[in-house]
Amino acid sequence: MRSDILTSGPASSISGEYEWFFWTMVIVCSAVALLIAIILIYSMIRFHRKRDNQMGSQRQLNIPLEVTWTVVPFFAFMGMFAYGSKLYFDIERPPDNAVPIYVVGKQWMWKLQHPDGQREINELHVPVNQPVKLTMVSQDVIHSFFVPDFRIKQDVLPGRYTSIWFEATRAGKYHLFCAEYCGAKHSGMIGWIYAMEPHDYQAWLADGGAEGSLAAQGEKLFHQYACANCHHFDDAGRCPNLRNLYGRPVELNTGDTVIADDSYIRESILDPRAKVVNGYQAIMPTFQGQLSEEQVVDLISFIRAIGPRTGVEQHSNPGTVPKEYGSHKGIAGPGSSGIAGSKPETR
Ligand code: HEC
Ligand SMILES: [Cu+2]
Repeated sequence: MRSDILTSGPASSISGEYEWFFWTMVIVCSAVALLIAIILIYSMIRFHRKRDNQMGSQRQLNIPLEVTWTVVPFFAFMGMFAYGSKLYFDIERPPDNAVPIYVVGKQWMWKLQHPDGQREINELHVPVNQPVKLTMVSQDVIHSFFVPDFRIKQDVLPGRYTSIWFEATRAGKYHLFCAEYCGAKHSGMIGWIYAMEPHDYQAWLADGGAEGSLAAQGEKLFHQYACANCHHFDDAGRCPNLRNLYGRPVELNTGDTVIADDSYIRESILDPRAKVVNGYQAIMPTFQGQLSEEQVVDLISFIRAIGPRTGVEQHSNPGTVPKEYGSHKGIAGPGSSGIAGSKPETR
């Protein structure tokens, strides 16, 4: 199957189960509603008052019947609830080996960034049979990332990361919509997901990534914004060592412990006082208004790259870890100029 031909129909790892469950619910609920309607109409005809002086009769309570029609639907619907919950958690929890992609929504476009630095506007290229995790944030109002054929939809909020994942199962070109009314050109906030065979995807990756990996760009920002003046990579300074921070638990001065995930690191940069690391003074200035969401993503990618290797591999080309800090060599990024097919960004 070619990835440049518009495809439709369910095409992700969860869409089969999702379809099955959806139609089971529709059929079961319609059948129950139909049964009730039939009994209702039958009873109206069969038992209506035939003479003016006719009196209604009170039947004896039929316990077995009452119990049956209470217990059977109860278990049937609780079963649906249980299955629905299982499916919900499958949809919510990304597998550990998902490729991390960052999404920034703004009026009226989608900006997508690959770990190796490829940036796309209103287009996302992904490999088939490989889970992809989207970490998303909005630069302005609420948007919603909706790929009908993958059966995924997730609000994209200003000031907070939300995430969703999918695994495309069929190569093809799929619709991407914004599903939250976000202003005058909301209907134009649309794009395409290209699910590609792995070798096509590798070829596509090798074509882009003009500015180097996100982590390498984050490293530049780390120096440019003087983070490096405070955060040294040893444990001697007045500021926490950010190496091996990513994904680890952090003890706060309130006694609570939080996991240093993307949301925590983003908040630490934009609102450092919200959570202060135990044993440190709250002297870090806020970078709110100085860094764009994309730059924050770069910094997080850098901190992730110097962090412990989690199950989350950054796929494709080796060498995504900046050279001075990681164990890998070389700053990554195949050096071509621009991403085929992407429209230039307009602000
Ligand atoms: C003036 C010195 C200073 C500068 C500049 C500074 N920080 Fe910090 N940073 C700190 C201190 C002190 C803490 C610990 C107290 C706290 O949590 O606010 C901290 C905490 C953090 C944390 C949480 C660390 C943890 O162990 O949980 C992150 C992430 C972080 N800074 C990233 C950055 C980034 C990225 C920059 C540059 C954009 C930066 N910092 C600039 C002083 C600084
Ligand atoms: Cu929108």
